[in-house]
Amino acid sequence: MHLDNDTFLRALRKQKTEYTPIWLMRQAGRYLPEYMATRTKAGSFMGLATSPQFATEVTLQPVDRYPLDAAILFSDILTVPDAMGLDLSFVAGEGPKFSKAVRDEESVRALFSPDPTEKLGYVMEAVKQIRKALNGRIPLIGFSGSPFTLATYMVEGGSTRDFRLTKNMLYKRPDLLHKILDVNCKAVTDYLNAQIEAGVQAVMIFDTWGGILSHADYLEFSLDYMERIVQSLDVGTDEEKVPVILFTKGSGAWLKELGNSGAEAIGVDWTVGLKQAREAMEDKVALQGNLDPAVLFASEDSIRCQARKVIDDFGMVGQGGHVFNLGHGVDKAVLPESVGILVDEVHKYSRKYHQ
Ligand code: 1CP
Repeated sequence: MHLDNDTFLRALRKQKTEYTPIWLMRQAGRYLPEYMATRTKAGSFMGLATSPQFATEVTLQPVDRYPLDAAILFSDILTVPDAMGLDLSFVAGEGPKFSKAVRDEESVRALFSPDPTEKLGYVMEAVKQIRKALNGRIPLIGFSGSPFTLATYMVEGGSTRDFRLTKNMLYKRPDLLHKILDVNCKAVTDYLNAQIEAGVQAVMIFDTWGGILSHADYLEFSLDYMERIVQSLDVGTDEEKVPVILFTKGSGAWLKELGNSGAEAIGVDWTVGLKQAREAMEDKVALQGNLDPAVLFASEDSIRCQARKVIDDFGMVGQGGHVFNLGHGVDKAVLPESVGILVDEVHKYSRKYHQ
């Protein structure tokens, strides 16, 4: 498989690169006027996500505008519970909503792991079309939510601030939550394997809400399931091996355990120092992150200065192992120019660490 720019994959494999590669979580999205135009054409978020043609269009938008080192499949983590029959919709101003929530014995028993080539065939078709449209320019990242993060949306029936129903189930009926997580674990494994089969060149598991758990609960209800997935992915071997990135938001307390998870790379948010993370993980894995997304609201000088701080914090002269990213997604109110400034600074400034 030839790639014009494989800097991102080499960095994940901790091989030498010429500069620090960069892509941004939520790089396709509402801050881009071209995204808003396509979304209007599609009529709704699900209209956009379920059309391989529109999904290809919006995946390419940020990589056509900026010299990013990776593209990420345009989809959403919640398409998996949607394919389980929970019926996802996005209510304007309110975020995601499921018409069926999973809160009792009966609804847990009815859960099943969907055949990804059937129920999520539109995602696999999008992967194929995006690979064709990218034509070997940069690698394509596939993704899924973690079993626990998906479970929070399934139990709550949508977004939440306090995770009341999820925690209620965790402490009152841990057996029920484990049953949901078992189904999610299989669903995510099959889904990511289907994405790999369709052509994604790296995969990332988004554990956005693992950080709300206590230490012991994180290990039992989130990390353990992610490790099972990592072990069951058909990632291939050697140079063609598909790297796996795990991202738990708020993972500062579990860096050591994450370093031993079997994933090639760990994504960290901005509350963790990259030097500290490297030390805790004993440089066993590559790191992805971790500029505070709010920096993109600052002046050009500040954006450049803060980007340099992240690169300096990682340090490591002459080696790979760092993929620059934000510590979480790009905010919808960010000015598109600010993203261009960040990409430029990372590409230029990081060269001194890669000679
Ligand atoms: O109205 C719109 O246009 C919808 C906004 C939007 C977008 C652009 C949603 C709804 N999803 C997405 C795309 C998306 N979601 C991507 C695309 C690729 C890219 O990064 O460019 C990805 C990777 C996701 C993943 C996702 N969805 C996560 C995990 C990452 C994270 O940001 O923490 C989560 C938690 C979701 C759920 C979700 N989908 C959409 C919204 C508004 C939310 C968050 C709801 C909440 O806060 O609970």
